[in-house]
Amino acid sequence: MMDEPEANTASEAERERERAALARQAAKLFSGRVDFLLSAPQLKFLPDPSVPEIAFAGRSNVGKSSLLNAITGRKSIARASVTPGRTQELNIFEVGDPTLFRLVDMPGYGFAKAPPKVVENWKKLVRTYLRGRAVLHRTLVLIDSRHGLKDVDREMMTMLDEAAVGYRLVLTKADKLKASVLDEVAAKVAEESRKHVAAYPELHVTSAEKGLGLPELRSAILLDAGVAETR
Ligand SMILES: Nc1nc2c(ncn2[C@@H]2O[C@H](COP(=O)(O)OP(=O)(O)O)[C@@H](O)[C@H]2O)c(=O)[nH]1
Ligand SMILES: [Mg+2]
Repeated sequence: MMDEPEANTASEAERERERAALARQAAKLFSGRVDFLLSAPQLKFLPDPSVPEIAFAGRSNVGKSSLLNAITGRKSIARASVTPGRTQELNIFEVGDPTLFRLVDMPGYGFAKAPPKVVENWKKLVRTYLRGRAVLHRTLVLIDSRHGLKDVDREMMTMLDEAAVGYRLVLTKADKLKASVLDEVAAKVAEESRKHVAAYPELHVTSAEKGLGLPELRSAILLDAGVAETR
């Protein structure tokens, strides 16, 4: 009883050290080799499943390319703002030298003007990838802070629940909202995420523009990929 507070303090300090060490490892890794590998319009063009993969999903215009650029500290590794709906491919990036894991930029969904055939192809490609890719360790589902969860996001989350692929919800463009409004959106999204079995309990709040939440997200990616040197 007597030494409980002390033990807690010690383990909290230890956890903080581990967090800091992981953040340093992540910063170092992402400032090192990050290369575009290929675009896969069909699953047969995917590389050998030799390393863990972390997928990025979200509605068109959610800020996916910007976040990928910001995480990797590259200005245009994932070309930001190509015509919505045009990118119908899985874009694969490799991180580390030698490659420790891959980032998979999934085609944006929910684009209004896409013809049904395009949407159909998108669903097939994404579903098959998410369900069948053994090296897929985690998916990040990006949500625009200004809009919160939309039905297409819920559909994606349900698809991931069914495929038993764990996912993190990542709020983007947090700089566009007042802190109080942002807190409200975050609370709402977090509450709804609890109904989804494969959703991670904690939410990531990010801004590619201001760098908010990026160190934590980089660390999470290392943990998810199973390459973190500390726990
Ligand atoms: N203010 C702000 N704008 C952002 C942020 N991230 C992306 N955007 C803008 O949102 C738009 C869509 O971004 P993009 O990365 O191309 O989205 P994608 O379609 O999901 O790849 C662009 O005009 C970006 O400049 C952010 O963190 N803050
Ligand atoms: Mg994009």
